[in-house]
Amino acid sequence: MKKVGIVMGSASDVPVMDGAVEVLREFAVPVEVRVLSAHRTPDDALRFAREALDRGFGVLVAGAGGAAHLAGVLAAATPVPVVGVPIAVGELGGLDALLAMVQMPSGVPVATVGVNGARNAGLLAVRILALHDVELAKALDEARAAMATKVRAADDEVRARYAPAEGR
Ligand code: RP5
Repeated sequence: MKKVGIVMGSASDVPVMDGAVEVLREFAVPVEVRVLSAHRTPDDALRFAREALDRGFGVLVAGAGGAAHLAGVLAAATPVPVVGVPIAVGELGGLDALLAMVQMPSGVPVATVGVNGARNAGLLAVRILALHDVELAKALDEARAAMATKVRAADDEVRARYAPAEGR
């Protein structure tokens, strides 16, 4: 199975990015987790991106906050799809990172999830890998069915709670 690279700009991003690691572990997808900074260790980040395809990565998930250039820099240096996770740090609450990631120039896409949306980034990586992996596709279908079952149970409970009393 292809690996997923979980890359973040700082160790301070770990509590958020752990959401992506967790979901990939739930699906038994192999991960490599790294701290690589577009600004503080640019050579290391570029080397990682340039080697990603040959090293068996199918998706890279990149999280950063503030002037968040990591996902874009990785995407510039690899054909492997990059999912960006804008992280809420500092005065602007993640809007800075969101805009930095989502407003990529034409030709260099980053699939950006919501602010702190690491779990969805992990799920998007699973969906991408599942296109070429029958077992993973089956596990994804089962997880989606389980999610639907939970929502239907909540629907039943809420409908019962607000159902008009008999005779009214
Ligand atoms: C970004 O700056 C990192 O991704 C992190 O979200 C933010 C703050 O980093 P630290 O100052 O905590 O290392 O590059």
